Amino acid sequence: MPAEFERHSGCWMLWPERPDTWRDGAKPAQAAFAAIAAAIATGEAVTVGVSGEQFQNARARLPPAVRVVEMSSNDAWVRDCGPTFVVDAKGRRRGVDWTFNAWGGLHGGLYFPWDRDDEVAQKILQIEGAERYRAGFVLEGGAIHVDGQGTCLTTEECLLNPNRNPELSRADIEAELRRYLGVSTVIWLGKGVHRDETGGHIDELACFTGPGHVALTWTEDRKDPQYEISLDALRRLHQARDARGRRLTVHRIHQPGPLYMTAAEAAGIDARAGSRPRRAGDRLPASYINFYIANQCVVMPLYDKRRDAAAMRIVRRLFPTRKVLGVDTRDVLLGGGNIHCITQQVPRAAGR
Ligand code: KQY
Repeated sequence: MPAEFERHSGCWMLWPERPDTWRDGAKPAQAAFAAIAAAIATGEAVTVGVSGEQFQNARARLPPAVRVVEMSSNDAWVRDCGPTFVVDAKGRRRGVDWTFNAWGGLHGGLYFPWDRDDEVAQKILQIEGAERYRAGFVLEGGAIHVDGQGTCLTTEECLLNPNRNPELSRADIEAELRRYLGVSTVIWLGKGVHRDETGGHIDELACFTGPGHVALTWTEDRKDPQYEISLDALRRLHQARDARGRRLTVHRIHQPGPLYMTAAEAAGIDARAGSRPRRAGDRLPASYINFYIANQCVVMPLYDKRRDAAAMRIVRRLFPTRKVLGVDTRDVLLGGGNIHCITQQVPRAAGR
């Protein structure tokens, strides 16, 4: 699996519409998704999958350069239900179609049903003309990060959760990651971001920003439950060696907030049996780590005037050849994720 910071031929997104995830009929989320698609489209081809009902609306709201295709799904988290692209030694691109169970199936999953989401990877691979490996292994793309040089970063909280692959041991799971991603080293962090509803995805907590470099969400507030989580991650990262035997340099980015859902925001989200309820005062899993590394730019979430500028300065320093474009993504955060969770890169293949 190439690293996200390697060259892409494109990026996939899905269009938000379900009213039990997105407040106010998904209009504010649609505006945020459109701004994110426009930022990424400055340097790579963007395709957005959308239901038949929303096709004309999405087409009207997205920039003309963005390709819009009809594709049904249960929600809009393509990082997790879309394919993970891999490239072989000859530069041929294929896709892994992981089994998707809505972040935990009937034991902690976020909605039911998820059958349309589980077909998204197959549909994207058909459109991309890429061969598909259907993995009988439950995994979401947000649960893994790779450096493209044989190292995978993940969390115990998510991958060892019995609501994903209860029959597999840690060693079995590492073997599956090696088999599908072509990695040789798995670095396990402990818990994901406090109140992350996916069960501890790595893509809110930490990511590779280059070979041997990892960005980590951080807080200086010892009373915040995030403090122990980030400190444990920092210690593990300092002890780790990557697939090439290097020590990792860790770049700490102070988290925003803490941020909480307001009463007006919670009131704008439909209640639905089987879906996670949203309540005023819920702490939001906000982190600056959930950015998308595009060819020409890094598109990063902004949500807190007290912290945004400092976070952007660090991200600019980590990606000196790219522009850093900030987008106000509070409305994506209200759905439980952010920019990385709603994007999926297609790495460049030989000759394309
Ligand atoms: O963290 C992610 N990769 C996805 C977040 C999904 C939240 C669903 N409500």
